[in-house]
Amino acid sequence: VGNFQIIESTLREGEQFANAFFTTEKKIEIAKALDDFGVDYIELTSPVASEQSRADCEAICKLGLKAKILTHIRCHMDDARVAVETGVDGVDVVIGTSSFLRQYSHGKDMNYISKQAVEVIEFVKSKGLEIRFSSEDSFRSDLVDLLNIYKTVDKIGVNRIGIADTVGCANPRQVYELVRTLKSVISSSTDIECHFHDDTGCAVANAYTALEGGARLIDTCVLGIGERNGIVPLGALMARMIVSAPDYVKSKYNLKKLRDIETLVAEAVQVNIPFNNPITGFCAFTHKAGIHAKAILANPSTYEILNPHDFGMTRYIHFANRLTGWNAIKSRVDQLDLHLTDDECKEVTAKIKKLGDIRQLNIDDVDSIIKDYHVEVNTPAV
Ligand code: HCA
Ligand code: CU
Repeated sequence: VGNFQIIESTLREGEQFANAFFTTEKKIEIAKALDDFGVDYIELTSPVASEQSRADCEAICKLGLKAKILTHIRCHMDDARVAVETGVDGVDVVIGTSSFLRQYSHGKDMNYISKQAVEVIEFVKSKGLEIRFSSEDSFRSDLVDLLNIYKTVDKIGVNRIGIADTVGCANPRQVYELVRTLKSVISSSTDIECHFHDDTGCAVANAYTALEGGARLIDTCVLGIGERNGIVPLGALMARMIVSAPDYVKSKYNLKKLRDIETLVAEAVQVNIPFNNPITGFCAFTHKAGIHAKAILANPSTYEILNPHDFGMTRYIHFANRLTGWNAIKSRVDQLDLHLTDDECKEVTAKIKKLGDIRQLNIDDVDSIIKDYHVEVNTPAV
C-alpha cells in the first residue's frame, strides 16, 4: 500500500455535494491548497457541464500547478472533443455498466459501450493526454461484462482503469476480490483507480482494501463531500495511510496543511468540520478518563495511534470532569505553577470529582478548587 496516489475530486465530485457552489476564485484557492498539500491529481468538473465550468477548467490549467489536472467526462465524443481543448493533462472517462444504469440512464448495451469507449480513448490518446476509463456502478455490474470491457480498453492502452462504487454498496472483501480479479486480467503497466461512496460508512475501509488488493490510486474529496453523503475523505484516508505507510505519507504530503484545507472547504460549502472527524475533529486528540490521562502523560503512544504533531495539532488532557484522575490534576497543578504533594493532589482530585458528580465542570471550576485548596493547605493553623 506504500506508493498510492491521490486523485483529489473536491472540484468535481465535491461540486456534486448538496451545498456546493464554488466561484472561480474559490476553485482556484482550493486547487492551490490541494497542490500545496501535495495531491497527485486534481479532478475538475466536466467542461460541458456549463459555460463557467469550462472557463474555470481552463483557468485552473493555466495556474501551472505541480499536480496534474484532469477533467471528468461521459464516455462520449461530444464531451471528449471539448475536454481535450481545455489544457488538461488527462481525461477521466466514465460510463455506467450496471443494468440499472444501462436501463434507466443511458440505455446502451455493452457492445455499444465498448465501441464508444474505444473511440473516445483513441481520440484522447491521439492528443497526447492521459486517459482513465472507469465503469460507473461497478459493483452492481455483471462481472463478465465488466471484465470484458476492462480487457478491451486495456488492450488499446489506458493509463488507469477505474472501479467506482457509485452507490456505496460495496464491502471491503468484495473490493479486495474485484481488484484482485481485475489485476489478473489487465496488463501490469495499467494502474487501477478506485472511487468509493460512503452510503454505508465503508468508503475508507474500501479504499484501504483496494490498495491492499493492488489498486494504486484513490479518489478523495476534502471532508468527503460529494453526491449524497459523499466519498472517501482526504483527511480520513491520510489518517488510515499514515498508520500503514508512515514514511511515505509523511514525506509525500504536507500534512500540516490539512486543517487549513478542511476549514477552507467547510466554509466554502457552509458546513462545520464534524466533531468526530479523524485528525481535525475538535476532540480527535482529547483524552478524558483518568486512566487514559495518566498513561498519555507517561507516554502518548499508549492511547494514540496518530501523533497530533504530524498534523500540526496538539493533544489535550480533559481534566475538568468526574472521570478525571489525580495524575491529570497534578499536571494541571504544575501548569498553574502551584506546588502540591501527591497526597494533596489526590485529596483535591476527590473534591473535584465530588463537584463533578453534581454538575458539568469547566476549567475555571477546577482551577478555583485547586487554588482554594492550595491556600487552605498553605495557611498555618491558628
Ligand atoms: C457519478 C459518477 C461517479 C464517477 C466515478 C468515476 C461515480 O455517478 O456521479 O469516475 O470513477 O460515483 O460513479 O462519481
Ligand atoms: Cu462518485
